[in-house]
Amino acid sequence: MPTTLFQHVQHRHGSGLAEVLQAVAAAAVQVEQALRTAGLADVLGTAGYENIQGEQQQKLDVIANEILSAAIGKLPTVAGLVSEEDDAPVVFAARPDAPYVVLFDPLDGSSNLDVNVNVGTIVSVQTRPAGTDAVTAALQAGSQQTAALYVNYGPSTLLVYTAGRGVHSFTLSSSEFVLAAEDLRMPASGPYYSLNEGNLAESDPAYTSAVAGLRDGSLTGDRHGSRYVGSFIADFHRTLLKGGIFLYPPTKKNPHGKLRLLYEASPLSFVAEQAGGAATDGQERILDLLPAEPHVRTPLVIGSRVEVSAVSDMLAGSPRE
Ligand code: AHM
Ligand code: MG
Repeated sequence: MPTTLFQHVQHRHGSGLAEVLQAVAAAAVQVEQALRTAGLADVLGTAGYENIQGEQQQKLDVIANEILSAAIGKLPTVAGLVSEEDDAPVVFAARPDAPYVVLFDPLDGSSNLDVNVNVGTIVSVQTRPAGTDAVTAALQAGSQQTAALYVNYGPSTLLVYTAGRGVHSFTLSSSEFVLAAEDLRMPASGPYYSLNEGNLAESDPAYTSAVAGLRDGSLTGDRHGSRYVGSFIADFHRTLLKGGIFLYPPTKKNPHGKLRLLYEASPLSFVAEQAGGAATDGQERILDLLPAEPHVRTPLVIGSRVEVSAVSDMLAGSPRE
C-alpha cells in the first residue's frame, strides 16, 4: 500500500500537523483540477484588479486563494492565515488559542499560466507561541517554522514538504498525494545558475561579477549553464534535484528584491536547508530574518552549498539597501 501524505506526517510529526498539511493537500487537488481544465473554463487571464503589492491578479490566483483559504479556515487548529493575495492577515477571532498560523502564496508564477508553464503553491506553517496573537505568530523568523510545503503543478503534480526531519516528495495519484521519495538531498553543487539576466544591468555589480564567475567557472571551479523558467517553484524544484543556484537580486524596480519573505523565500529556504542546501539574502541567512510586516520582500540567493557560499562571499562587501 502506498504511503499517503497524512500517514507520513502523522507517523513522524503527529496528528495535529498531519491534519493541517492534509487540508492543504486536499485544497491543492482542487487547485490542480482548476488548472487542468483552465483553457476550457474561461479562467485564464487577469481578474481585472491588483493585489496589495500592485500586481495584476490572475483569475486563477483568486480561485486558488479562495480554495486554500476555505480549506485552512475550516481547521480548528489554525488561529490565522496570511495569503499573498489578501491585503491583511486573516485572524479567526473565535479561536485565538489555536496552535498554528498558515502563510501561503496560493498560485506562484501565475503570470505564466497563459503559456501553460509550471506554477506552484507555497505554504509555511508557524506555531503560535503561548500568549501571542496570530499576527505576531505569523511574523516570526523562518527558523521557527514548524513545516514548509510546496506543490509543483506540472507534467506530474508533486508535493514536497519538510517539518524539520528531512525533505519528502509526494506525487498526486488521482485524488491523493502518495509518497514518491524520502529524504531528498540537494547536491552540494550543481550545473546551473538561474536568474532573470535581464535584471542584471540594474542590480548591484557584485551580482554581475558573481554570475560571470558561475558562467566561466572561476567562482567554484565549474562552469555553469543557464536555466530560468520564471516560475519560482519550477526553478527551485530543479535546483533542489539537480543542484546549482537560483538568485533574485535587488533591482531598481524592486530595491528589496521581488520575492516575499514569509510565503516564498522562507518556506523554500527551510526546504533547501533541510535538503543540505543554503539560502541567504546576500548578507544574512534567510531563516534568521525578522519580518516587519506580512508582505515584506527579500533578495534571495538559494541552492547548493558550494554555489551559495561562493556567491555570498562575493556579495559580502557590497553595500546594503
Ligand atoms: P508572483 O508571486 O506574482 O507569481 O511572482 C513571483 C514570480 C516567481 O514565481 C518568479 O520566480 C518570479 O516572479 C519571476 O520574476 P521575473 O518575471 O521578474 O523574472
Ligand atoms: Mg508568488
